[in-house]
Amino acid sequence: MAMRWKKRPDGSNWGAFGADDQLGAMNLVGPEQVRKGLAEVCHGRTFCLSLPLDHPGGTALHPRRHPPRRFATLRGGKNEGAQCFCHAASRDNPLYCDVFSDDVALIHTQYSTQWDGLAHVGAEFDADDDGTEEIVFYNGFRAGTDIKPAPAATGQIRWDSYEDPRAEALGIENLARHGVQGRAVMVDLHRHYGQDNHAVTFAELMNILKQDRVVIERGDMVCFYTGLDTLILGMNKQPVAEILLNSCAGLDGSDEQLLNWISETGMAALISDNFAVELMPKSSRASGRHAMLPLHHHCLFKNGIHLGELWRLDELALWLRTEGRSRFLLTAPPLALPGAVGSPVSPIATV
Ligand code: UVW
Repeated sequence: MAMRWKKRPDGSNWGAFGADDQLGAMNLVGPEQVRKGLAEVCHGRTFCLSLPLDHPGGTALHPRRHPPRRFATLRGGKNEGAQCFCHAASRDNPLYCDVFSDDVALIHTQYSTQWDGLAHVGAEFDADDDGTEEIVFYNGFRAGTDIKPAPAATGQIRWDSYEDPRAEALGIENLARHGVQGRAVMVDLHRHYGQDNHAVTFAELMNILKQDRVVIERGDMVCFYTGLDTLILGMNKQPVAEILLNSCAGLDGSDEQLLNWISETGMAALISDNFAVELMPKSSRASGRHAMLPLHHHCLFKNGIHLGELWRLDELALWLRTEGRSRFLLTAPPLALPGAVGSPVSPIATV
């Protein structure tokens, strides 16, 4: 089986799931993980792990990502004279009594509660080992051929064109088709750091896991609760970036030991209620040419580990804390949106 690369990045697992693999560590979530997840269900209680998708609100936290906009193509109910917004079937046939409503929504797929797909982050890398760098993604898939670049933004959407720039490979639909259901584990960082803006190192995380008796096994999806979701919700769609960007804990993306641990455990996905799972410590350890978001680079680009961001974890984390538990069944398929590099998600936890 020919690989797409002659040289793979140090610390990567390219090829481990096959030359054509587009699922990465999510390959580890299969029937056995579903059974393990189901074994954690005893109350039958469910928690919705999604923020309302119009949160955090505004663009203060990410200038390119806007809140969803809905447009009604049809609105049933009282006809206020705007014919195109209201369609009563009786207009076609007086015997019909039904009225219809239809929407179109413009959604930045990574605005709110989301999955980062494997085509979300690539790197400039010499995968052909010929002295030239190309833009490459997980498992050696290339920009240009496999991941089609976006045209220069014109500010206009062509509804009549279906030639969208898209991820021909590594699109989020692969994850949707696989199904995302299995055992998940909560790591309660908020319990230890409150609202302190702290980049958690490998050594600190190991202490927390030991203290809280949290065990992570191969194939588990791992959630890190930081408390940022509560802060976001409390700001009621008027986010104060200064506060949100300087509050709550997150993983120290520049800690190599932590990154290696993530891939060595065989966890299937990494999830948090913060923006990027990782936090950059005030002074980075990196030198030379390096990734701006090292945990994204390690997980998405090198090891095919999907990232879940801006999830709502507070209610579940507090319930688990009270019950002295950390494991639950997680069901979190993305949209089956072919060619998308990420997706909104409405995850459900069952305990
Ligand atoms: C970036 O593009 C930086 O985003 P995210 O943290 O959502 O992966």
